[in-house]
Amino acid sequence: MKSGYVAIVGKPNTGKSTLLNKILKINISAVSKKAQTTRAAVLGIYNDDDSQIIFYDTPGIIKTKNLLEKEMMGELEKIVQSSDILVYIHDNKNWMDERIDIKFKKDGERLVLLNKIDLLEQKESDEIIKHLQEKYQCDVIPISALNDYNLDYFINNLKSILPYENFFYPNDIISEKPERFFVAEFVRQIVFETYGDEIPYSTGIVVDDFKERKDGKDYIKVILFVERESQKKIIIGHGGGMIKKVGIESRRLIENFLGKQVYLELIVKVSQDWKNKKNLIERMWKQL
Ligand SMILES: Nc1nc2c(ncn2[C@@H]2O[C@H](COP(=O)(O)OP(=O)(O)OP(=O)(O)O)[C@@H](O)[C@H]2O)c(=O)[nH]1
Ligand SMILES: [Mg+2]
Repeated sequence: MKSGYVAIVGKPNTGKSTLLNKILKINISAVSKKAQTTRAAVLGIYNDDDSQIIFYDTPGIIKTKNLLEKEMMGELEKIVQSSDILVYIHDNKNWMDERIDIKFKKDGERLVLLNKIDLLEQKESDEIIKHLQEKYQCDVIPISALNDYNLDYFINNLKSILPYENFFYPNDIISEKPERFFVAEFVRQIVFETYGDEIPYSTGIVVDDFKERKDGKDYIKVILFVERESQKKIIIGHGGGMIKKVGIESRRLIENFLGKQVYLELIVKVSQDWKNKKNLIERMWKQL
């Protein structure tokens, strides 16, 4: 029996959340083709007969411009320091620019992954792997998170270096985040998928109400905060068409995850500087 805490760390868009979802065989972490999809870290627990791996999917490493991003990188730093094993993940694009900031490094066990190997020719991947091996002074495991390529090998490598002999969690739970957290993440994922380049980064999600009802569907009220009136107009769309679409698609993800039907209400509010408002950021973070 072995277990331990593992942080998945890397630049935005390298496939950290995809990797976690594939390992757990459930979509608990928001994925999109845009960078900076993950804001708050997602804990996901992998269990098998003789091991328990507690993963942290973290936000991609960025330079911080506002309080929201400072919180993101602050949480990442804490997770790095409290994890037993760090998994550094690179993809085909950012491998040259892999200045993983000094505070996101520490001594101890680590594994290095090159993801999206499906997009690379053999010659290219050999070159990148050689470069990363020299940089990290350790083996580099090529994977494709999307295609589930080499993930067993990666898990086996992790298992061989897990430090503890006791499980931290019961072996039938997959995360410890509240349901509200996942509701907010699903809505955010749909916002990322639905709108162009501006809206996803200007929108913050708060689950304002979540009432379980014995007779009838659960009621969930979600507020989408944006920075300007013009963004509110875009989110809502002509005749409310866009927000309706976001509602339908989010509800599908939420119902699938919760395993029951819900009534989802979406409200858009303008809060000019929400990315610097501590109380709002805390609500978004914890979704309590
Ligand atoms: N071709 C290919 N695409 C991948 C692979 N893994 C992830 N992707 C894609 O890469 C994009 C980003 O994936 P995410 O999992 O959201 O990346 P992330 O590292 O969590 O990104 P942030 O949360 O923004 O830091 C998505 O479009 C994924 O489908 C892979 O192995 N191959
Ligand atoms: Mg992510």
